[in-house]
Amino acid sequence: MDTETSPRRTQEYISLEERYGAHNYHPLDVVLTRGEGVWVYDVEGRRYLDCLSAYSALNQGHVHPKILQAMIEQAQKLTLTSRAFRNDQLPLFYQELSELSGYEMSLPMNSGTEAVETALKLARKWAYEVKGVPRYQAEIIVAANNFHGRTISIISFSTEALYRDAFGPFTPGFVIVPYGDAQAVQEAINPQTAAVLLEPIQGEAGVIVPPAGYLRQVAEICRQHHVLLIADEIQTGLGRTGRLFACDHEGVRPDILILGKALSGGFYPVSAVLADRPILGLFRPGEHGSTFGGNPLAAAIARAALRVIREERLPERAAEMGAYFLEQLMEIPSPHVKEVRGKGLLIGVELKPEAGGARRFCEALRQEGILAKETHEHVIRFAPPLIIRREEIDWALPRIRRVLNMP
Ligand code: IF1
Repeated sequence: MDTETSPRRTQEYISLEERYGAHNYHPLDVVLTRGEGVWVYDVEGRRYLDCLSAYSALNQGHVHPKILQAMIEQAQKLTLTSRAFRNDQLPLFYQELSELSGYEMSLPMNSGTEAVETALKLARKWAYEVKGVPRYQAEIIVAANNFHGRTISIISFSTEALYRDAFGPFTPGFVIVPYGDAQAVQEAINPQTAAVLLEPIQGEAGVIVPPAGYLRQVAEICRQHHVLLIADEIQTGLGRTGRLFACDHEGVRPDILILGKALSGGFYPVSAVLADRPILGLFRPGEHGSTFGGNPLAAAIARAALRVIREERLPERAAEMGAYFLEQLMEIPSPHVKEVRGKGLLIGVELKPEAGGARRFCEALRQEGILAKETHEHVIRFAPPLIIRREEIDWALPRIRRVLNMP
């Protein structure tokens, strides 16, 4: 028998993964092999509604045909030049991203984490060269329960022991304040403060929507004190919350905007830091870079991914379908639910502490044909692709209702 091509069953894949792979994850035991739109299929041929969307990287849905086409065409022509040479896709990506976002410039990277690191370096450089902070005294204010990535500098200001505690020594220069409290930001600012880094909605913390006016107040405080506002919209950006950027809900235009995830529609790691020329123009040749960042394949994919967001009006769809989904979830009677909250299609269902944790509900949802992931112990996150239709939400609702009423 040809073991290379014979279909393997779920358990076989799981044992291989457990045996040969590092155990830095605890995934649901479903082995996916194909995706199309809002649906994914496992190796046993079972179909599931994807309510995670790879943490919002799949806003455009799985294997979007237009992004696929762009990827295939570019992959046949030119994939990587490095930035030692120019390519004919990156300039068009820059231009289209600028036209869509309203920022004058951008800097492409790969993972979200790298883009956050890039923004932190940029803010420090701005502090020394523009604001006049004495060298190496710059401080960056961040929020408790943040999630910005996994590098040593970024986990240095994580408040989650699991992400941080085994990995010191840590990078200095960060000040942590409570999330949702603009006064606390104000009080943490001093002459060395370079920037405030925030998620407009905290995803990993359990879909925490800050009080109305929070972002606007923080933006105003930053402006008054000559401090940069950096918004990490890696998860909330590109339509997820019902506007192109979650900051748009409050009319806030951060000084630095960080994008990732859906910037490629899930085909490829593409991230970017966006800002106007007085800030992003500070980087000089050699100060920062990446072998793959800005490569022509990434640029072509990202151009197509942005085009889909525009053409299919994904922010508007997220607003409409999100309002419906949220309202319907709120109406489900359940002994276990403490709160349903969210914006657009970023929705969290928080369970009561006595419900026994969100994980078992995610396992039960899987049995019902819905893939969702717990975040922090007690929250089930529902974040389907933004192309989801009302019929698909209506298909999911009775199943979610059954699960939220299990013993
Ligand atoms: C994992 C969480 C979500 C992010 C924000 C930066 C990054 C992320 C706001 C880094 C990444 C992912 C990473 C993923 C799980 C996931 C996650 F639960 F861990 F926190 F989405 F909520 N800023 N979030 O959400 O981007 O380098 O990963 O491209 O397994 O770590 P990345």
